Amino acid sequence: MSERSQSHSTVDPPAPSPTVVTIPPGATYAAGFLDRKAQEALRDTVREIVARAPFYRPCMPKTGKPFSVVMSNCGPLGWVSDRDGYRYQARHPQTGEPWPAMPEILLDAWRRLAAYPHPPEACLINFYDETARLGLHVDQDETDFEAPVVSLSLGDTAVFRIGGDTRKAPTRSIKLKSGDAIVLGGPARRAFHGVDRILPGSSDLLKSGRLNLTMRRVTRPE
Ligand code: MD3
Ligand code: FE
Repeated sequence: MSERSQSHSTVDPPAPSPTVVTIPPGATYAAGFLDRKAQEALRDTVREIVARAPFYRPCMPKTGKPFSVVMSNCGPLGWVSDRDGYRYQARHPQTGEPWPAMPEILLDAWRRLAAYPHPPEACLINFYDETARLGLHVDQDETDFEAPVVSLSLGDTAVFRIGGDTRKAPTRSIKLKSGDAIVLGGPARRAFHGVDRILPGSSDLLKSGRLNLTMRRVTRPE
């Protein structure tokens, strides 16, 4: 993740377009982190996971308003939302089965990106059809805020929005393309963020739509 040396930079030519940018503080965007072969391998792994832990449609606590995004998980814990609230739990809300194990391909991405010495406990798998979106929110159902969240995108491009620590803080939008990774650590871990929309037909990795995988540490390590 280090930039090229700046120590003798006075005669350097203009920097090439960086593939890694850090904005806002703590958010690192790694465009093209997964090449096509790795994207296909991860897509196929997600198919195996959701064959055992099918996508379900979460709903808002209290109101029961359904999400437009459908979700599943892998790893020891999974994030779920229903009328009773948001929480992490060890079993699928509909099948009652434990979530499938975190595959090596995800553990490897975490090791390469997270700079955190403990493995992720949950990977939330979001599927967006062409009309799905995710309103501005903060991820705060975890107790370990020292650990970053690592996100991988597959399929159609998302217009992702990230702001600051209040709903009013200025936001910027980033197009998350198939194979892109984004790591949210430090102050960015508590930033408001969401998905404004999906750009239909922007990738041929999936028949249609977008998958997003977010690896998280939920509990504080011993
Ligand atoms: C910034 N997912 O699952 S991934 C979510 O594209 C979520 O599906 C979006 O927001 C998606 O909660 C965004 C990037 C992301 C994930 C977690 C974050 C950005 C984040 C946590 C804190 C700040
Ligand atoms: Fe989020």
